[in-house]
Amino acid sequence: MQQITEPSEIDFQSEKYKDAYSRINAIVIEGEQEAYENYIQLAQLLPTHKEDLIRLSKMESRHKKGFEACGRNLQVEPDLQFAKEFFSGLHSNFQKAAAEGKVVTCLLIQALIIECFAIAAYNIYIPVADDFARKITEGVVKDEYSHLNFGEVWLKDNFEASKTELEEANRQNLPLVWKMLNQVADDAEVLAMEKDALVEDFMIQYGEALSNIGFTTRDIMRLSAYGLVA
Ligand code: Y39
Ligand code: FE
Ligand code: FE
Repeated sequence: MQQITEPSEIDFQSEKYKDAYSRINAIVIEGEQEAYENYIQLAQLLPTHKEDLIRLSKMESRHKKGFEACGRNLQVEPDLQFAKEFFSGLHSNFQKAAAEGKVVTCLLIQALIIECFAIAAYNIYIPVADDFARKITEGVVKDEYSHLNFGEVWLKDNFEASKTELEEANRQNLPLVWKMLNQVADDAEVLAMEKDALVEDFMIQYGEALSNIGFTTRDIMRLSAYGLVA
């Protein structure tokens, strides 16, 4: 049975909440910063979509500012060192792919995996957020759907040529997401975000994305469970 924590039961000023928030807020701030940098790099890799991608990068830097304000509002100091570590696996895979000009891998990492992770996290956070953070996050999650859509449309238009690279990039990067989810599960729980709900929402977003790109249901089952252990 699902346990629903009412926002009225959450003490946003407790030391326990603020300690967990110092890591989750930092993850989100660092994630938005990396997303900003990733879209700038994607703009260089896809010059015909430069304008769109620069526009997306600017949205990410606005998101970062919004989440910094959420931390300040709760008088929480984000643990940015922790957050850099948290993203290091996906970060180095993206950098390596970008250096090799592997645009399909870069799109899978940022526009599919990271965006689906963000959408899942923000959807689960909104009902249990403080009033200030909820308003910010509601605005942000709308943007994240448009980022995911950019990746879906490009990969759909280039599906046959991208398929093999997508499979390989999925195999290398999806296990990192499950590892990251496990790492953050205890802190998320303190914020009343259930791990099962995060996994479920991620699976739904990612599965829908793969379907929109052109994968069959059978492919999606195989791809989206890759590296899922718990
Ligand atoms: O595209 C984006 O804006 C994504 C960078 C932001 C990533 C946010 C990562 C959210 C994970 C939080 C985990 C909390 C349970
Ligand atoms: Fe964002
Ligand atoms: Fe985004």
